[in-house]
Amino acid sequence: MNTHVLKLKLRVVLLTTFVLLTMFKADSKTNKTDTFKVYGNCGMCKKNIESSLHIKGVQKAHWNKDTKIMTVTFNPKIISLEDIHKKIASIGYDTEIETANDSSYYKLHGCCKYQRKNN
Ligand SMILES: [Cu+2]
Repeated sequence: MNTHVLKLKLRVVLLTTFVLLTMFKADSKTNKTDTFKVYGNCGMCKKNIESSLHIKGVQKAHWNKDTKIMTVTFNPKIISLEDIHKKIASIGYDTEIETANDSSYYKLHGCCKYQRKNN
């Protein structure tokens, strides 16, 4: 192998590394991960809560039914954290900063009628 080819290969590797690093940096800059409490009971709650966040701007939404902790990865340029809380509250679940309205709470399945945060 001559040095010309070797130099070219090295250039390609360096360029690729640079591009990947830039992409990774951009990604970690735009996406934000936050954790907060969402009141709920069971596996059905988990499904409801997580699927309410199948919306634009949210990459990942995970709720732990034992700890009640919600972990959300989202793009704050597309959706605000406040809107995420509102979205969860809109389907009947209280979050640590938003309270669901009573009618959406009463629409929940019997086993999902969790102990509300203010009671
Ligand atoms: Cu439930």
